[in-house]
Amino acid sequence: MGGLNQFFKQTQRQFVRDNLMSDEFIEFLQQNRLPYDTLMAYYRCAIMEVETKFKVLNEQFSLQYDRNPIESIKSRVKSMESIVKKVRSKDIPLTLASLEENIRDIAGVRVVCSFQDDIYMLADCLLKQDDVRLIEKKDYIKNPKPSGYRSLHLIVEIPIFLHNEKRMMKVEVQLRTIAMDFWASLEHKLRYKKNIPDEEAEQLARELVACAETSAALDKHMQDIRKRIAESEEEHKDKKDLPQTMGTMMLKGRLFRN
Ligand code: 0O2
Repeated sequence: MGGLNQFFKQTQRQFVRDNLMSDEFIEFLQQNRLPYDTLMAYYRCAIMEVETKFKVLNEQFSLQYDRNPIESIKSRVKSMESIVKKVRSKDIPLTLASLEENIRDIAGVRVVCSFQDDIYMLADCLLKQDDVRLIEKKDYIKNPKPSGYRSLHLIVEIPIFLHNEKRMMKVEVQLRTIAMDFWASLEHKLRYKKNIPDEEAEQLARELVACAETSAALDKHMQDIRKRIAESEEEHKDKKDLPQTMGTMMLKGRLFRN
């Protein structure tokens, strides 16, 4: 066990040496510290823009239809460590221009909804806006990943307005239901746990696939119940209105006149 821990510590140190302390990366930081921080600030601005767009939509739905399609919004700028990992895995040049071009989820906005229909409705509303350009759409709800992962991913480009320029920024928007979010956070834990024996990890992954199917069925059922509530409400609203209409008509002397 001690030997295994030693091995993991060594691997960790090696990773830091290879990735974060490589001559290449230190040189990159020295040359680009301020431009790097500036670029990350632009990504934070882009996140604010996208968040505001979703908050405006939520507000409008709340006023007009008395319901909030969005449960929560969580945003993040990718950490430097994750950016470096992605540079290595994609084998792309370590320049700011290359980061902007090739890593499209440096700015990430996650929108969590109660119902699956609202995901598509919000995505449509966002993409209809004339300052939003869709770069790529990945529908892992219609086509879940083999892990069981479900979400709708949009890579969009939006403008941010600086004091002397307009700059187009890429943002990854992940739209999912509460159930999809609950599943993804548990699966994410398993993905990043290093000390679980392979066999156990495989068993847990299989159980998570089953959980993903259960959660998809739950989403569908909840969606269906909401639809039936709305239909029933509509139907009974008409009936409730009927006596009122009759009363109004009687008052106006239109009923039973002949
Ligand atoms: P983090 O820490 O979540 O930011 P690309 O980004 O396009 O180069 P890829 O793999 O094609 O790479 O992107 P994809 O599949 O559209 O998904 C990227 C993000 O979706 C991941 O970000 C996760 O947030 C989420 N995701 C995708 N698949 C899974 C999955 O099986 N389980 C979980 N829990 N999340 C998933 P990152 O970059 O992994 O990191």
